[in-house]
Amino acid sequence: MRNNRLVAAAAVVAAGLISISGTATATAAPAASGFDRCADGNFCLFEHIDGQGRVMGTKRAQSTLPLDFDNITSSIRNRTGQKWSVYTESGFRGRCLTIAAIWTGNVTQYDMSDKISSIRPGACPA
Ligand SMILES: [Ca+2]
Repeated sequence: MRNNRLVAAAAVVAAGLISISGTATATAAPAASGFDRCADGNFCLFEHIDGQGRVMGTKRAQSTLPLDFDNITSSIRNRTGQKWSVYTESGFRGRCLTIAAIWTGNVTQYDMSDKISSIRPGACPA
């Protein structure tokens, strides 16, 4: 039973690949750009303002951001439906900024650009 399901799943994947390659030349959808690269349910950090540059999405707290995302965030999109807090130091320390449950924008206006080092769900500590 389990094997049959696996085979069926593999067939679906194979069919999908064929379909994509068969239509790529004529009707390739434009790749998502800017803030649209943030998948539903994710909290996304962008390297530059207006959702430009590199992007990193997560659904979990990051006590330490990956090295290539430490101190580079200039804009954020929150698609998690809950407040998040971003901090200027690792381990949820330093200056904190609460990001609204659904929010898209630049953190330059809050003097937080290129300073964020940890992030987690929930508002800043009172
Ligand atoms: Ca930046």
